Amino acid sequence: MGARREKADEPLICSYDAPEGALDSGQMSLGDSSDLSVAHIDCDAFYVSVELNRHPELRGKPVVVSGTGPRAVVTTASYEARRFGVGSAMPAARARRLCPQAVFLPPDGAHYREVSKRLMGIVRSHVEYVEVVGLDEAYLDLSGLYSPRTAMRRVLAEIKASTDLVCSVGIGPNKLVAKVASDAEKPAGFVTLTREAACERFAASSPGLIPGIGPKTVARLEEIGLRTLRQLAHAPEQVLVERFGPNQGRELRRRAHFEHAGQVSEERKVVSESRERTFDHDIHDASRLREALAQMAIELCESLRAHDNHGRTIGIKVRLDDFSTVTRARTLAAPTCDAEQVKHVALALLEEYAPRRPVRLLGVRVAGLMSRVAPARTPDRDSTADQLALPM
Ligand code: TTP
Ligand code: MG
Repeated sequence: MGARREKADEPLICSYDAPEGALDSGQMSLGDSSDLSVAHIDCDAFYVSVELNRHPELRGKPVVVSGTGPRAVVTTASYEARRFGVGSAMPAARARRLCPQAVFLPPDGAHYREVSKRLMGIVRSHVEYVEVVGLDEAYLDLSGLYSPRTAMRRVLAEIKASTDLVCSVGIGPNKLVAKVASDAEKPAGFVTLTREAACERFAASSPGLIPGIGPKTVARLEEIGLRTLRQLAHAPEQVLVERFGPNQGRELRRRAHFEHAGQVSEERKVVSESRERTFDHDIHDASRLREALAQMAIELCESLRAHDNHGRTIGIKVRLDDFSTVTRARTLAAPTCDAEQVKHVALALLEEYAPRRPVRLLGVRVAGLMSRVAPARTPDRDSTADQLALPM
C-alpha cells in the first residue's frame, strides 16, 4: 500500500493486523547469555514498602503514601490499596473515597533517598555497570555473565536480606525488553524474555506499554487504526514517517519490534534536583511566596550537600491559579550548593516574574549537576541518537 498523506477530512486508517504466526516468534534462549545482557530492577511499591519496614503492623493492609492537604496527591499505594483502584498521582481525596479503610502515611523523602542509596549500593556490589534511573530503579549490564538469571536472583536475595524490600526484575537483550519485562509480573516479578518473545507476549497490548509512547502518541496512532503493538510493528514505515516524521516514525516502529540500541550507561549525566510545593490554598501575598521559596531553597541545598552535588543553573517554577505555568532560570559562572546563593537567585527570579495572579504551586531547581557516578567505560559507547528523549 502506498503512503497517503492525512487530510483533515479524510483520516488515514490503517489495518495492518499481521496474520497469526506472522509475528516474530522466538523461544527464550535461556542458555544463551549473550542474548540476556541487560536487567532492569524496580522495587515494588517503593515508598510504601519502606514505610512498612517501619510499621510492620500495617503489612497486608491497604496503605497509601500521600500528603494531607486538600491538593495532596498519592505518591504510591500498596498493592492491597491498588485493588481498590488507588494509584500514583491520583488526588488523595479521591483515594480516600475509593478506599476509606486505607492507612494514609505522609511521605518522608529524606528517608526514601537514604534507603535508595543502600539499595543501589547492594546492586553495585554485585554488578559492575549500573545505570540508576530513579530512586528505586536501575539498569544493569549483565553481558559476559555466565548465568544472568542466577546473578539477579543473588542480587534480589541480598536486597531482601539487607533491606527487606522486594523488587521486580526483567532480563532481556536490551533496555527496552528488560524494562517492560520487569513491569510485566509485578509485584515480585522475575521475567526473562528474548526480543522475539517480547514481541509475541505483548503483541495485543497497547503501544502505550512501551516507555516513551505516551497518551498523545497512543491517540495519534489510534487515529490511523494502530491500536496494538502487533499492528504498529507491521505498519508500513512510510505511513509512520508521514504521520510522525522520519525520526519518531522509524523509532516507533523499532520500539514496537522491541529494538533498542541504548546502552547501560554510567556516564556522568547532567541532572537536576528540585523542590516544589502545591499550596493548600492559592497564595497572592508576595512575602509568603518569598518565605516558601526560601524554605525550599534551604531544603534543596541541604540535600545537594548531602549528596555532594552542586549545579550552575538555578530555576524557579510558578503555577498560577489558572494552571498556567512558567519557569525562569539563571546560570551562574560556577556551580553552587550554597543555600544563601540559591535563595538569592531564586528570590530575584520570583521578583522579576512578579506573578500577577494567585500562585498554586511554587518550586526551585538547581540544574547542571554532575552526578557522582563512575566514569564511563568507553567514551564513545553511548549513542544519544538511540535515546530519542525517551526515559530509558
Ligand atoms: P514507581 O517505581 O513508579 O512505583 P512504585 O515503586 O511505588 O510501585 P511499582 O514499581 O511496584 O509499580 O515509583 C517509585 C516511587 O516514586 C514510588 O514509590 C513513589 C514515587 N512516585 C511518586 O512520588 N509519584 C508518582 O507519580 C510515581 C509514579 C512515583
Ligand atoms: Mg517501583
